[in-house]
Amino acid sequence: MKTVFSPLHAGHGGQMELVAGEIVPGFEKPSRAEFIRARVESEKLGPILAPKEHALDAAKRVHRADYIDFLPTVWPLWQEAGYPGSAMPFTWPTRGLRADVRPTRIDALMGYYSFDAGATFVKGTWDAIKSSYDVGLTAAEIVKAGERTAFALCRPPGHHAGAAFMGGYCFINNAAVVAQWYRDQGAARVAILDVDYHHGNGTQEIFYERDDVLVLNLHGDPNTEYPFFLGHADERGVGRGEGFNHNYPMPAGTPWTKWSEALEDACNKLTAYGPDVVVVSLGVDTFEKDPISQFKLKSEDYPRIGERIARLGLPTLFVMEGGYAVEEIGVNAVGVLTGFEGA
Ligand code: OKP
Ligand code: ZN
Repeated sequence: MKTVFSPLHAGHGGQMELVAGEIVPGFEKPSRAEFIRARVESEKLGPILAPKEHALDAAKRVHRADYIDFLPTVWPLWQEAGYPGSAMPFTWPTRGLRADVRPTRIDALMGYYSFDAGATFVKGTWDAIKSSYDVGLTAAEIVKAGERTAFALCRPPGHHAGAAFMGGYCFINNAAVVAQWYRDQGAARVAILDVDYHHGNGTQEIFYERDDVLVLNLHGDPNTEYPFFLGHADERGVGRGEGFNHNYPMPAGTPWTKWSEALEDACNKLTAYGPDVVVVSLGVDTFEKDPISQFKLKSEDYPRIGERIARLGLPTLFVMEGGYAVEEIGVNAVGVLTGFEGA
């Protein structure tokens, strides 16, 4: 299996985040991608390719154009304002406030275009976002050209980013971009299987009214788990999209025996849908030692995920999302991929 990877991800580093009332070093850090890349090499998964540059048109097929145009301006505007720290929002247009007027000051624009304070910009952030987008599309092209699978080693991740907002370490929704790109290339139906610990709220929002992209999401129950405000089992899509969104919220402590039942159900729905291609939002923060998550999957379980997905018998693109136990992230992420190849 070919991996697509860009070293430009590393410019997005040194961010801080708010956890339990303290500002701490961000969990979504450059070493994550480096551990995965190193494991791809040591396991001899296959060649590692640089991404090709892509225009932002494909991003604007799933994101609002003004949002995509805003992203490269964040750091220059933050610098122009003379702010010493990284670019973060602190005010959001929630219920009772106006979201229909786009403000002009960068502080306010950060809140206008986000749902939390978890998508921080530093100097190299835009180049990393763009490289992650290029990685996704380049890997998508490999599968489109006839290979059964490919691995988009995306960083930053994407599944929390909605049509017009960032958040949860995510800026451009890479999985949504490639799913739409396959549709635009002639695929009749596409399925997105999101196995990250956190609900992929952005992916759900983007495709919620559509029946041409099936979205299946396995994740921590939003009553207790981030992103809290989406991901319940009764969210099944609306209009044409009704019945084409499926959520599998699970409680803290969920082990492989229970998690794999949800995966089995999701895979059966996926088979019934009969997509031309499967996009896997591959998060490995379901791992028992993940520092910010509460499921109990073990390293030996990850190849089983790959095996089950392989048994779908469909062209499959893996797009990297979360996973914060950096020492084991390579073993677990590449475990899914070798499980897929060995099936
Ligand atoms: C991204 B992905 C307080 C905790 C917020 C945000 C988690 C984002 C996960 N800073 N945690 O789905 O792995
Ligand atoms: Zn996650």
